[in-house]
Amino acid sequence: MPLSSDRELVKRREDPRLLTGQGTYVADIDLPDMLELTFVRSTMPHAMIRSIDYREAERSPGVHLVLTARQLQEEAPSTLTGVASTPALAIDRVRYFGEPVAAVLADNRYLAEDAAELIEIEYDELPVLVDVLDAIRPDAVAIHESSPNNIANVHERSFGNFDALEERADVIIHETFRIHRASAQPLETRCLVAAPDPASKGIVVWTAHQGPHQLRNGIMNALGLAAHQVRVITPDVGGGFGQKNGVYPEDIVCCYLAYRMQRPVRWIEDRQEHFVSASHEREQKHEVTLLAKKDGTLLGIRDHCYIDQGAFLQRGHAIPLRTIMTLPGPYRMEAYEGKATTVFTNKVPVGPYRGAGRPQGNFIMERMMDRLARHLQLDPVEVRLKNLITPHEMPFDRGFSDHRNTRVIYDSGDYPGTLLETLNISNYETLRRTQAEQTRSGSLNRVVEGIGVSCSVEDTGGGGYEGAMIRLEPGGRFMLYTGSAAQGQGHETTFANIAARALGIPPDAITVVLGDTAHLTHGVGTFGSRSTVVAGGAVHRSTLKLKEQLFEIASSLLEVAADDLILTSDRIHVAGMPDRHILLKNLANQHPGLGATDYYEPDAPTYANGAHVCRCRIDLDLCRIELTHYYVTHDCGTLIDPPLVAGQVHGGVLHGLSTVLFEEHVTDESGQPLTTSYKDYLIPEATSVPPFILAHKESPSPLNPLGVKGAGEGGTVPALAAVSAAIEDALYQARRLGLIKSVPVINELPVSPERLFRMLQENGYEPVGPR
Ligand code: MCN
Repeated sequence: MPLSSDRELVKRREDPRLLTGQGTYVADIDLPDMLELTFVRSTMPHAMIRSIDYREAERSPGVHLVLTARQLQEEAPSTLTGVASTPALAIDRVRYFGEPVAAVLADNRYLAEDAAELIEIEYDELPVLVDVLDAIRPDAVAIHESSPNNIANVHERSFGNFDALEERADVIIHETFRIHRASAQPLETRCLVAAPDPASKGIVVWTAHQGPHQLRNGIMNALGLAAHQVRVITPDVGGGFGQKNGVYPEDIVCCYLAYRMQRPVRWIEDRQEHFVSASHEREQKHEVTLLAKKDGTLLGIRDHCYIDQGAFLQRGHAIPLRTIMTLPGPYRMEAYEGKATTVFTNKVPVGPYRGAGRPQGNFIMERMMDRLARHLQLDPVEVRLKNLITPHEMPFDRGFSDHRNTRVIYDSGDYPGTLLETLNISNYETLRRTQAEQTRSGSLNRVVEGIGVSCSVEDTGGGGYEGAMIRLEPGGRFMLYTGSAAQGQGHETTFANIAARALGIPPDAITVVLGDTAHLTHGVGTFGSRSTVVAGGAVHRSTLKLKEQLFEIASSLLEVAADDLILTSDRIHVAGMPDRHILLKNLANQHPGLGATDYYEPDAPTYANGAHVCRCRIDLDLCRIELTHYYVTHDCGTLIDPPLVAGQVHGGVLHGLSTVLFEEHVTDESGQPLTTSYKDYLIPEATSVPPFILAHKESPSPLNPLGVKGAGEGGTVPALAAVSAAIEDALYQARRLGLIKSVPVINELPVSPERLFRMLQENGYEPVGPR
């Protein structure tokens, strides 16, 4: 759809600062007398700690302190020894390779690391569990005494009677799927600077975090301080993608030490630590059954998945539920049964990573739709169009409720229209015709091409409230504060634009301050593609309140009705009479305290949707998969800043395609991680990014004042399925060309060159050797 020019041309106001190296990151913060912290991490995946000898480390030059769980238990408030179920430092037992066991505080990082190497830890090894199905065996060792069967939780969502449908089904398809471990890999690793604050007798913390208030609450609870004694500030942040949420053990230890030593303390995670201690995600096993009629009508889906949670649950609550709630997707069906069993293993704890369980649910559904299409020899688009929920069925009750007992109701959207738009921008019919001709002529010679399609719907804008405060400052400038923090999304630009539209003035007149708990006492955080809906809603509402205040005063001063007044960047004047005005700076000075604060919590999440088409080319001899084109139609309701949404979609797709093609955390059977650097853990390079063609649709949400839905994860959710489908489709072409005996199905990720090589070998492919 055409977009109005002002929205198309919007530029991110944070970019000049960030692109010219003037951003301030936590590692840039250097305070006088600052000490540096390092952690000694477990080299055992599962063991009892027999002894920790740190005498030599304590005597090492520049070392101020070595901290273990034992000391914490003796000297610190009991709240500090554990954050939810995760200990600040391992107590008597370690449960994954990388778990923090001791902390060393020294004059600088080098001295701290040298001393850390002198610490000797003796372990008594315990049996190690790295696979969910092994972990739930009756004879498996319990990783936590409180969960003897290693099951952390079980979530179920269902509607209709699946069993009763079986006899009406012409088609029954069973499949199993395995999705591997991957993680967000933000450019900036985790980091904190904590400093004592003599004024409040508490601490100030600078950190790269998605929820400064969440962290503030965690720290105040752990240290026994009041809210005003803990100030958390998030300066520029180099990406979070879900990983920098919640409270990590290292956060608490760093703040405790700053508080105890009454000196600033800095901890910057290095990349190797990041691999073994910042949260991972994605790893799941699924057993699925699909029921359908022979004309392609979907009857029902049943899925049981096992989610590998790693060693602790603290940050992984949302993921299983998101997977089974997302799975039915944008399709109509009579029955659904989703069950997720979350299982402890001796691996890095799992926490949200862009999509937080949704990409997996979408992957399963979309792959099953492809199976159905193959089974019935229909085009993948045909089965989708037959089953997509239509605009006439909106609002559509999905048949179950979420974790807050809110009914899952798709509020608006034209799902078939979104798919048709993607077919349109990708010239889908022509692509299929060309593919068929190439197959007939056999012209491609061991290079095959495939096309994959996927559709998605995902909840956005949930997670409770968010607040905003806008003030007219002395001098007449608008200052806007929100509790929400940004990690690169462009909140400064977007919130300024939302406020500017409410005031009817250019955004330049508004300064935005984000991520500082000193400004707003309450806040939740940036996750679940919620900020535009929730914080944006609070910005809109508080701005309208301030506008009302301004117009009320101006109306009385200028003796005209408020409806006859116009607000500009520096004044309010009577419509058509610019000289009859009052300057904002005079208003601000004569009426101190002009401003408004509002907290907004939507009644229910709003549902964004999308459709992707991916094209790939596979060189069968080199096992090289190249994504040649990528087409997206994305509908996140009313667009605030289209170029920023485009950036979100591109980045989101990139995370999705890298899950399919590159990234994999590998742990061997003994629990040792094998991928702890970018030599082994592959991430996409600029050359791996396909050209994107993007179309926006706007189905405004009826649930919030701006009509907006979230955009931050919409690129990722359907990308796993679209890329996998394209690869499988290319392999079909190889089969039709007679190059392989049967078609390998993509039920297991990632599709690394090695895995592709094995699949081709198993299917009788004979490489021609070097060309
Ligand atoms: N936007 C818009 N109009 C809409 C919706 C969104 O213009 N209708 C634009 C806005 O510029 C907004 C951005 O899209 O700032 C993202 O909006 P939203 O979907 O509300 O998501 P959040 O701001 O809550 O960000 C969270 C989301 C998530 S969950 C992950 S994970 C993620 C993502 O954002 N992490 C990111 N995108 C990221 N982008 C960067 N650069 N870094 C991360 O860590």
